Amino acid sequence: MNRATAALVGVLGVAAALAAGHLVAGLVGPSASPFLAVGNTAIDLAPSGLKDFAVRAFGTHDKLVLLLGMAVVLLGAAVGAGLLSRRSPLPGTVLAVVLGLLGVAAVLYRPDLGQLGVLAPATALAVGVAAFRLLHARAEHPAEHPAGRRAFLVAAGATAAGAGVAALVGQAAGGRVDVEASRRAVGPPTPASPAPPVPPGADFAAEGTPTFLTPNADFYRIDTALTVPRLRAEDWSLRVHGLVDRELTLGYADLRGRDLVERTVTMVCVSNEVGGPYISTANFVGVPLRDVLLEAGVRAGADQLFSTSSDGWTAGCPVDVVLEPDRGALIALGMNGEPLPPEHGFPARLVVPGLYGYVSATKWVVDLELTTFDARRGYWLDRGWARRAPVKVMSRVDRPERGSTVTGRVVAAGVAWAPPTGVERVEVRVDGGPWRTAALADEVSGATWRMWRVELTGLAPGGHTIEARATDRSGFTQPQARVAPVPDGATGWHSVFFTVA
Ligand SMILES: Nc1nc2c(c(=O)[nH]1)N[C@H]1C(S)=C(S)[C@@H](COP(=O)(O)O)O[C@H]1N2
Ligand SMILES: [Mo]
Repeated sequence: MNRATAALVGVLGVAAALAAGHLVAGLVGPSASPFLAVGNTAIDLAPSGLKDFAVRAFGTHDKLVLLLGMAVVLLGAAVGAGLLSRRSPLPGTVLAVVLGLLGVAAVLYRPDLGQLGVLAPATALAVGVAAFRLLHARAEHPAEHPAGRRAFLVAAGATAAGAGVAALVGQAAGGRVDVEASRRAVGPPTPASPAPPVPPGADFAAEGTPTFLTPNADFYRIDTALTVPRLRAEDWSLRVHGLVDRELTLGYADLRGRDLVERTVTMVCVSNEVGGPYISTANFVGVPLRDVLLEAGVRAGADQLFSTSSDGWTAGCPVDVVLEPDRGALIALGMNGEPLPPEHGFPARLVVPGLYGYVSATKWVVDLELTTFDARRGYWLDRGWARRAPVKVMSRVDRPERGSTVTGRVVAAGVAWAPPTGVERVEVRVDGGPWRTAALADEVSGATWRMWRVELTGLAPGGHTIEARATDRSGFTQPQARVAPVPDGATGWHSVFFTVA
């Protein structure tokens, strides 16, 4: 068998396996697709340092990078196994079995898949072995034998076509949970008590800060989900249980039937570096989390609200925080006048002002358990992150941009945040000189970010460094000492180098 044929046999065997698995997954649960299941498991098992790096380096594209990397590795393995199998089909068979078992293990490890999910990688294993051995047998005819050559090409073509069709059918079947139709059907949740309108003076967007409200399409996104969970409002329910007087099971219609409130909230990710982009603000509409917990009756001794998403991700936040009357924690259904977008948690998520998202902001939330911190540990806790995670007071310089050259007036502008109490003051200094107090934009609430601006007069032409620091309502000023995001959020003054022309 020549090398090209051998490589082709390997690649087609793997393609047939993946496609067959994808087809079955379309029927039993899209995330059982072997490729995705292995990817999701890789995310869960990856050392947290690597995950932190991926988020830093690729941001929201981290998952695309993972999928591409897996595809390259797989292609390499398929070609390698094909080449090794030129004399005997054994190496390729072993690869097909090993990949299939990897898929089985990944599916068993997923918390969101029933036992039925194993059918997908099991089918992949069987089809992979069969397709590889069949093609291998056909390819063993010497190339100069025209009939054998033709038979091989027919088999190879049929395998490729069959794999393509199976993958497409699996994709279509998996997409049959029509989230968009469900979002359209439920429509935008209307608040009985709307948030006060955001005043026009709440941002300095004209000077380079973000707009006060972040459009949904631009809202930062962080999660461990390789594919966005596809839930329909009509199938969804939220169970409230554990250390409660009465268990509750709330359907989407139950929640929509209540008096909904709207709150303007800034969300921040703990992975945000000093000066980083993982912060956004939206009008969230939902049911006060406190009301639901009081309805269930929180028993003495419950110190953790442990929430679980449909894909098995978990977070735990302090019960005393979510029960604070002024905290404004929500079971959110809507975001900026729309039902939650699928990637931000449709049909429902938690939002807790003043806590980093990894301990509080569970998307696609399906389960709330009142428990203790000793009894259960959220997803990121076993990966080195802290149990208590209040958002740290922070400021960011958006203008001048790093490395830019400014001509004419020099206006510095940026954002600061200190939820839930709010920003009292922002100061900037240039080249380590005296601090100048910045003008603050109109305050919306302590739960949201606050924009600042200051004109920098008297700067000589040449390079300069600007630093900013914020002070919260308790009078605490953000410390200069640089601390990395792990374990409970970065600290340090954001500094930006720019040039005056
Ligand atoms: N189900 C689920 N919810 C989740 C996460 C996740 O990985 N899975 N990530 C959390 C983290 S770390 C943050 S910062 C926020 C981000 O919410 P966003 O993507 O809507 O901005 O969601 C939180 N909720
Ligand atoms: Mo986060």
